[in-house]
Amino acid sequence: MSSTPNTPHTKLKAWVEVIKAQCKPAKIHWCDGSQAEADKLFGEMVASGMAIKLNDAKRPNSYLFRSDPRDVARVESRTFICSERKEDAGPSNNWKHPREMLQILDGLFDGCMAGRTMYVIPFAMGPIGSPLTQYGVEITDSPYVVVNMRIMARIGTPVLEALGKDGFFVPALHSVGRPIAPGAQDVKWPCNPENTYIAHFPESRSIKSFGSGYGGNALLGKKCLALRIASVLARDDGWLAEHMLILGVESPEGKKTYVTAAFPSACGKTNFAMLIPPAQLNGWKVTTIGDDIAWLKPDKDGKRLLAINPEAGFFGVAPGTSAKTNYNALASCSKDTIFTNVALTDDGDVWWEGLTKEAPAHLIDWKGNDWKPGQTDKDGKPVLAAHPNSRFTAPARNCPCIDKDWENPAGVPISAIVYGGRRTSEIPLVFQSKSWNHGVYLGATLSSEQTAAAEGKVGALRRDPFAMLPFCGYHMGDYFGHHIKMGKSVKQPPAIFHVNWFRRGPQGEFLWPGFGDNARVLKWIVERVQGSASAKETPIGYVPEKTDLDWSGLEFSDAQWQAVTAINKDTLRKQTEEQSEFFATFGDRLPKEVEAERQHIIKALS
Ligand code: TSX
Ligand code: MN
Repeated sequence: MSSTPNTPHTKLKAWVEVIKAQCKPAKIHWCDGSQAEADKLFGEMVASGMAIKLNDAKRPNSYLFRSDPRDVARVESRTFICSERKEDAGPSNNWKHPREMLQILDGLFDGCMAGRTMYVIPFAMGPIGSPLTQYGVEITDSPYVVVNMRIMARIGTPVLEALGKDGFFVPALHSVGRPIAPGAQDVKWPCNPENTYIAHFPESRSIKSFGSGYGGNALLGKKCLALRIASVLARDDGWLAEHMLILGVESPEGKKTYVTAAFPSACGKTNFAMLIPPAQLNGWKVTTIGDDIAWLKPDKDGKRLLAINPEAGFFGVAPGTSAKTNYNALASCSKDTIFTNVALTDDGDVWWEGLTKEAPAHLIDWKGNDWKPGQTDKDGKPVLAAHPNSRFTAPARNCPCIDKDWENPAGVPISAIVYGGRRTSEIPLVFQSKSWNHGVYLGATLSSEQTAAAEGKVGALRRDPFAMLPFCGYHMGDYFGHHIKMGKSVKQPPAIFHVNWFRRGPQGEFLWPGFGDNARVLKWIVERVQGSASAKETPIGYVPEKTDLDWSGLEFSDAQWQAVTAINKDTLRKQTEEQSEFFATFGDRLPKEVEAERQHIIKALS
C-alpha cells in the first residue's frame, strides 16, 4: 500500500503523473494486490455504506454491493472503437475518430476524481511470465474496481516486477465520473449515466472508460483488454483472442483432451465450462480452465494451438445458478466472493432467483427494499429479488473442478472448438464441420434466439458471429479473414463442431435434457478428435447416429433422437440463402472462402 510508485518503469510513472494532473484526485494509491490492502479497502467501503459484509460463518470473506439502478450492465450503445478510419471499426461497432473522442473525454476527465482516491492497478491477463500473457495498468477512482480486479486478474507488485523498467502495458483509464465537491457527501454507488463512454483506441492500444462502475464497463482487463484490444493484438501478431470457455475432458484411461467453446449470451456458457458428467458415464470427467475468454497461439513447431485463460476469476450471472444447474460455480462462490445486485437474506447471506426452488420468506432485494415471495409492483408484475444481470466475482482457485493446468504458462493444446446457439428449431443437437474453413463459416453465422425483452423481440434470431459481436476490436469481415488465416498457421488445427441444447418440440418442451447430459455429446466430440467415433456425412457436416453416443444411465428413445437431430433440407437451404443479406454488411471485407462455404452448402442442400 503506497502513495509512491515502487517501480523503475519511467513510462508508467510519467503516465500516472499525466493522469493525476488531469483527474486531480485527493489522493493516489499504488495497489500491491495484498490481502491486507483488500481488507483495508473492504473495511472502508463497509464504513461508507457502499458494501455489506456477509455473514462470515456462512459466506467467509465475502461482500455484497448494490449498484445504482441506472448502472447495471454493459452499455453497448456507449461503447466505441476509435480507429483512425471508420471502415477499420467495421459495421458492428460504434465509431468515433480518436481526436474527437479524446476531445470529449479530456473534458470529462478534467478534475473528475476530485475528492476521491486514484488507484493505480498494475494487472496481468494470463499467468505472470507466460509468453501468452498481456499486461495492463488500470487507473481508477473506484475501490470496488480494485477489489474486483484483484479476483479477476493478477494484480500488484508481481506485475510491476514482471514489467520491469520498460515492459509493454495497455494503459486503461477509468472513472466513475462523479467528482466530490469540497465538504459534500459521496453517494453509495457513484456513476454518471448521462456521460458514459467506453472507448477503445486500437492503434495506440489504450482504453478510456467514463461514467460507469459496473462489470465490463469498469473492470477493463476483461472485455475491453482481453477481447477488444487483444483481438487487434492477435490479428497483428498471429494468434486468436476469443470469447470462449476452455474445458478439459478426461477419459476413464486418464487421457485429457482440451476443448474451447463460444456461445452467445444466455446459453449457459459458465454451466457448460463446469459441467458434471452423469455418474453412469463411467469415469469421464470435465475440468475447467476458463469460463469466458480464451487466447490461442500456435506452438513453436506450428503443430497445434495452445490456449490460456487470461482471467483469474469468474464474473458470472447469479440468477439461474443453483446446485442443480452449476454445482461448481456455486462452490466457487462459497467464500472470498463479491456479489453485486443479488438479494440479502435475514441471516446475512445471499439469494437470487433460481438458487432454490422456494424463496426465503423475507429478503432485502437488490435495490435495498424489503421483499417477500410473490410480491408485485403497481402494474401487477412480479418484483425480482435479484437483478437479472446480478453477478458473483469468484476466484477460479475456489472451483472444485479447476484444471490442474489452468495456470500453466505454456497453455493447453486445443483439440476441438465448439460453437453453439439457442435455436428452437432446425439446428440439430451436434454436427462436425467438414474442414477448418467450413468451421469458420459456422462461427461467422453463429446466432441465438433472444431471451430477454431488453435485447429486442423475445424469440427473434440475433446474429452473433463467434459470440464476438460486441467484443471485436476491428472490422468483423477482417476478423473472419484472420480465422481463415489461422487455420493455415498450424499443421493440426482443432476440429470444429456446432451444438444446440435448446431445440423444442411442438408443445414448447425442450427435446434434450442438457446440463450434465451434454457430456454425452462432449464424449462423442472427443472420440471424433481421437478418431475412434464414427459419423455420417450430410450436407451440413458430419453427424452422429444414435448408436455413436453413450446412453448409459439415460432413457432416450429413437423417436426422441430423431426429434433432436432431424434436419429439413428445404428450410436449412432457405436459411442459408437468407444469410446473403448479413454477409453483404461486410462488403468486400467478407473473405471469399466464407462465401464459398455458404455457396457449397446451398448446393449440397438442393
Ligand atoms: O446452461 C444450460 N445448459 C448447459 C449446461 C451445461 N441451460 C441453462 C440455460 C440458461 C443460461 C440449459 N437449459 C441447458 C443446458 O444444456 N438446457 C436447457 C433447457 C432445459 C431446461 C430444463 C430442462 C431441460 C432442458 N429440464 C428440466 O427442467 C427438468
Ligand atoms: Mn462473456
